[in-house]
Amino acid sequence: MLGLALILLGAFGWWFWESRNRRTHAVGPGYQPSIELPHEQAFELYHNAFSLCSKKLRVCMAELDLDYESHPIDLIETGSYETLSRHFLAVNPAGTVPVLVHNGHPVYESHEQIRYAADHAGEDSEALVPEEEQLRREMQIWVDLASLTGDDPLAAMAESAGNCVPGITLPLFASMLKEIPTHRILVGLLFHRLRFRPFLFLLMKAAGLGGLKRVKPLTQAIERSIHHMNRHLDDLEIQLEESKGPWILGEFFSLADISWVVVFDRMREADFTDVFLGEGRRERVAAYRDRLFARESYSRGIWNHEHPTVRRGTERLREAKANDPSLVALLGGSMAAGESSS
Ligand SMILES: N[C@@H](CCC(=O)N[C@@H](CS)C(=O)NCC(=O)O)C(=O)O
Repeated sequence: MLGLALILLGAFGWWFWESRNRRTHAVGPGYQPSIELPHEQAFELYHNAFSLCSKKLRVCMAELDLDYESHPIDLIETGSYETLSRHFLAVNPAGTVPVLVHNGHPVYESHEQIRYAADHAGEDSEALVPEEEQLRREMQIWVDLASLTGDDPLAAMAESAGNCVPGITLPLFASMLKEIPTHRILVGLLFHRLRFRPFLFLLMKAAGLGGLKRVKPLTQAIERSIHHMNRHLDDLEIQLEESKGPWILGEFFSLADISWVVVFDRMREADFTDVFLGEGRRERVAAYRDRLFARESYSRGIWNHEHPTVRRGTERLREAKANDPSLVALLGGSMAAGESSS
């Protein structure tokens, strides 16, 4: 009895001590001149292979041909909550990637980071922001439409395709979490600023791919994300028709295109491409995606960083769908496509 009490007391003491040393809080967007971090290079990047926003920043750095010191940081999906480690919380107390560091000062929020990088890249880099004010405004609308925003993107899916991404990724999360031990997810319950995120991961870990369809909040989130993603892609199809392509702003390749390539990459990883672009649906968007994937920046920023846990997660997801028609039905299939073409 005394032994148990001592163990509990020790565990509480550890948690109390660690919580004081792993304080998390929301951070403001953009460049932070008042924060100074140790650095070796002008540009440094804290990022994760799988993270949507990290991919966006890496593609942007590749388009700008900017060198950077790379600091890979694990997310729970790729192994552990390194985002909640003391060393990473010193870089970003919000506990999220990516973080761009310029001359020792962090820049927060990926849509701010790509703009910052484009504005500070120097004259040898490609211009990714148009000079004309009207085009800049248009670019920003499409950057925002692909951005992942706020603490709870699932509650704001109508606002952007980026906010639909976590919803369409739920099955892939469930598949990837098969490789992650439960105790690592529990670290999130102890220290995460937003406890509902690790809670959701625990739920997915417990349900597994096979049990996903029995967890109503998850199936509803998937259905809503498919519905809203269809709307955003319909808007993109119209934009590409009006701009006459090949890019969102027409001839000018911009930060807007960089923001969208990662949405298409997540569709690929989460095995959703056919649902949204298969069988001749949205021909302009499909051709646009192919053009984005053919750029060197896609290989440099995304493909070269492929993570084995993600690759195996996608394979398991495909296998599960091949053996379970009800999973295919849950994940959109013909219903989502028919809805969008009406
Ligand atoms: N709005 C932020 C989103 C950052 C974000 O949520 N990043 C995810 C990966 S894409 C993350 O670090 N999640 C860790 C967690 O929530 O535990 C941005 O655009 O940079």
